[in-house]
Amino acid sequence: NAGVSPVKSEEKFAPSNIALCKYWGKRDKLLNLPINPSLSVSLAHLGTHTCLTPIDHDEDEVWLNGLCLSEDSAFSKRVSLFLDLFRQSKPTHFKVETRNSIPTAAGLASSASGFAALALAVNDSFQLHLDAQQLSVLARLGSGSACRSLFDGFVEWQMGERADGLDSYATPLSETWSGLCIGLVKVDAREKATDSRSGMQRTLETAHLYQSWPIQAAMDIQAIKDAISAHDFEGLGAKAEHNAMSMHATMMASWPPLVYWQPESLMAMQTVWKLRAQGLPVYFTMDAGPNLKLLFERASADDVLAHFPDIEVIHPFGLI
Ligand code: 2P0
Repeated sequence: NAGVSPVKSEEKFAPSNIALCKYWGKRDKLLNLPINPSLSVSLAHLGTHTCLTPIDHDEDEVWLNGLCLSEDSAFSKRVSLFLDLFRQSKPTHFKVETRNSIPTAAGLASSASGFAALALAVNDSFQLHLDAQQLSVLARLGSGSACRSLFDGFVEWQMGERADGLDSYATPLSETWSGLCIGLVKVDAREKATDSRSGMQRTLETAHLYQSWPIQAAMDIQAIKDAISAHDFEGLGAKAEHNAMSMHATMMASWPPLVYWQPESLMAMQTVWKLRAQGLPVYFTMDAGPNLKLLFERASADDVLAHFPDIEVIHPFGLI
């Protein structure tokens, strides 16, 4: 929107999301274009609130949860690089106030909701009047998984084919699932040693097993969509867990090995498998970190909580 001077934005919100079919690997590192499609569920009110205020400085000032970050922090640099995309001949810098409603201790990544909320705030500040699809493309430039955080509920990120990435964006599915629960098992909330960005690059460059990942992901995303349409919880849980385990197997086949698990992660998996063997429909998924995200339905919540008393439970679609 050439010529429009940015103004203070409203505070914008975007939810965090958890992938049931994971994004792992890019065909274009600059544009965050994926090698496979992915599908996630957004975490309702858990996410990021962001407000942009133009300031008369020659640097941006990034505040996270009430603390001013150093210009050298990785997050602050990524935010400034994203804002660079919009600065014009007379560059404006911003105070970026961002706060997460995700409990930091839950060990949930915040880059997805962070860049989705930032894209919404930029759209408001520069009065760009972008539609949801364009906003999803924009958020993707900040962080791949952020393109899914523009929407509530189940969200599919179609990988697209174009080199410019204009067909690589997310869209919401129409289906809902009241009573679906996600339980956060906190194994370790500290920042991980290898971030997703470099982790996926290492997998791509060194793991021969990676060749089979896009084939598996293409099958899984279809099966997950079918399970959602049919309201088949066991189908959904099994495909999501298998997809996560396949992603981790591929990561482990990288060199040097990329192992996000800790002993407690495996112990929690074994508890899930034991509960399933006893007839309790509970599954898990895991991202680039040691924490498990349990998947279960409201009817099983008491039994799941009896074995995982410390989990935080999220209801992406509310309760029945
Ligand atoms: C996902 N992850 O689909 C997968 C599963 C982590 C494991 O998307 O480099 O932070 O910013 O595009 O989006 C994390 O990757 O990576 C991620 P960039 P991003 O949720």
